[in-house]
Formats: sequence, structure tokens, C-alpha cells
Amino acid sequence: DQYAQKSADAKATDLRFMQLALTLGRRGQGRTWPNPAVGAVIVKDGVIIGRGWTQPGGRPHAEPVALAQAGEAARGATLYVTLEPCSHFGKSPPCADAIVAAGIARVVAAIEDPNPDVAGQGHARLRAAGIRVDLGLCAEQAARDHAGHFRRIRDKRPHVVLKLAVSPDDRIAAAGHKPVAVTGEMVRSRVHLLRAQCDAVLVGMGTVIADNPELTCRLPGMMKRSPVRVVLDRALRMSGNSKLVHSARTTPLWLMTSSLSEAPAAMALGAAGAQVLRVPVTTSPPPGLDLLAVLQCLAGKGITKLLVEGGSKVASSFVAAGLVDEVWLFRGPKEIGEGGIAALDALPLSAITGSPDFVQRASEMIENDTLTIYERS
Ligand code: AOF
Ligand code: ZN
Repeated sequence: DQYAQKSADAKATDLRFMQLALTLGRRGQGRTWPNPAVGAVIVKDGVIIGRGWTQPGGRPHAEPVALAQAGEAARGATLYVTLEPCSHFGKSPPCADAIVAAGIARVVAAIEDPNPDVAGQGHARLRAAGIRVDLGLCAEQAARDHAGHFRRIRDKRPHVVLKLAVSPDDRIAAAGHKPVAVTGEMVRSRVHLLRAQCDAVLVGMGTVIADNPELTCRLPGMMKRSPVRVVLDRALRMSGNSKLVHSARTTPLWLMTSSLSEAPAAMALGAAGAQVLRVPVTTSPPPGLDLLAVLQCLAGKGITKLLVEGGSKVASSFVAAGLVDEVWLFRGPKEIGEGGIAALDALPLSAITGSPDFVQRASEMIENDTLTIYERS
């Protein structure tokens, strides 16, 4: 094909601009749902004349932002974009039409958009207008960056990231759920950054009762990036005095409860700013919310990427149900010892670390702790 015959120099140039587009796209992560966080760069004669990324709330899309910056100079230029430009009249007009109208000569797109409204038609529209389209540069990285969008479109559920912070003896808390500092300060900021890049975070009611967490992103300058907080609260035991409810008016709080939980409690929590969402319970023991139904409900509301933060029972249920796509395993240096709470409740941690279902993608030291990332194979 045309692209295979390009010179090494031209390919290196393309790679550099696509990597910039990917970096720009990541700026929107956690803030563009239900839309993917796309990045776009416009280049003419080797000079960048426009940069754009999907704006908070999902619109405008990345391409019109970059085109507006380039203005008239876009005529004859190359557009690098991390996802196929859209071809449908959604809440915004088709990006493909805007690209044609601006006179772009060549589009380099990382990957096709699986959205059935687009699915190749964006590229077809560009080609029909005489634009040269090169598809597939950095496709693997783009698939990773858009994993939430792909999973939501294809499987009607969010991409699920499980975060675990464990001791060398695979425990997350001391006897009686007494909290211990398993990992250090640097890991804490890293987790807050991870939260900011996800659309929603989820915990079980046990964690809320034990820790009274707030689950917001508290990094300097990033207050506005807190994800939706989701609590599995089958019997609707959430206290009106929890930090979660107190902050429900500024950061969304969604309580997933069984259809049988009491109406008056739901009304009171609703009045305090929480959203109560009812899902079916499992028919087989142990009693619990149907996790696939929970995920489908979240995807239906637009969530593309979900961070599961605990505790051990919630983590093990997601693993056992085969609903975990990615694991961030932080490991501290100090043993917790006998009686400590096991990371995955009844499951051994090797259900992830030794399972053929997961492959290790990356590993790094963070001060005295390690982070290992696993991906569904
Ligand atoms: C693009 N560029 O930056 C993004 C795209 O409801 P709408 O009109 O905003 O369209 C949403 C769909 O557009 C979304 O599901 C996905 O397929 C695509 N997202 N497309 O050309 C972008 N964010
Ligand atoms: Zn678009």
C-alpha cells in the first residue's frame, strides 16, 4: 500500500506528530465521557498550525478545535488524529465535513471509530472528497487510550480498572479492618491522578463504613477533575453524615442499590444530592448486586472508564465475575502479618498475578513501593 512505501524519514515525522496528538488527547481523559478523549494536530510544511483535544463534556470534538486554530492555513495541510473523524450528525455536525471544508489534503488516523454511526464512514467521506487517508499509525496505543469508548460501544459496559495496594504478604489492612499505611505518599498522588483519568470510581459499602472516604481527586489545580463516585450499597445503608454525601452537591454520588431497598431512605439521600440507581441482585449466593447489571447501568449513563477501589470483597467479586480489564497493583515494603485482610478476600492474589487471563504490561518503582500494571490478555 501507499503508506508502506513511504521513506523512513516521512514515517518518523508522522510518528512524532501522532504521538503529540495522543498526548494532547490524554488531556481530556476523565472529563469527556460519554465521548472518547481524542487528540488532533494539524501540520503544514513541517510546522504545527493547529492543536486540539476533545473538550470537557465531550464537545467540541478535537478536530474543529484544531481547525479553528489553523484557520485558512489548513488548506493543503495534514491532520493527525487519534480516532477516525466522525461522519454522523450527533450533538455536533460531522468532523469529516469540517475537515473537507477546511481543505485538508491528508489525514493520518490512528484507529477506526467502533461507534456504528461512524465505523469507517468518516474515512470513506474523507476519501470521497479526494483526501488521502492513512490509517493505523500508533493503533495499539490509541486502542489503549480509547479503551473505555471501545468497551462501552462494543460490550455496553465501561473499561474496568482495579486498583490494589497490598503488603508483601498480600494484605490490604490489619485485623478487624484497621487501616494501615501500605504504600507511601508518592503512591497516594499517583492514585489521585489515576482517579482523575477515570470517569468514575467505585467502592463497596464496607469500605465507606470502615474508612469514610471522600474519593475526590485532591491534586493541586485539579479539583475540578473528580470522577463520579459510585457506591455498591445493596441495602441502602449510606449515612447522611458521610463525607461522600456531604460532598454530593459538588461531586456526583451515585448509589447502586437493590430494587428492594427502602423508598424513604432513597428519598432522604436523593434530597441530599445523591442519585439512587436500582439494579437487580444475583440469584445465586452470596447475596449481592449483579455486577454486570451495575456496569451496564453505568455505561448507559455514559461512563466509559471505571476505577474499582475496594474493598477486598468488591475486588474479588469483580475478578471472579471476569469483569476486570486492567489491574494497577501497588505493593509496599512492610508485612501486615497474621489476621490481616487478604487483598482479594477468599481468592489468592495469584488469581491475577498468576492467571493466564492477565499479562503484565509495565512495572516501576515509586519510592519504596512498586507498581505493576496487568492487562486482560
Ligand atoms: C470525533 N472527534 O473528538 C470525538 C469523537 O454526540 P456527538 O455528536 O458529540 O458524537 C459523539 C461520538 O463522536 C462518540 O460516540 C464517538 O463515536 C465520536 N467521538 N469523534 O470525530 C472527537 N470525541
Ligand atoms: Zn467529530
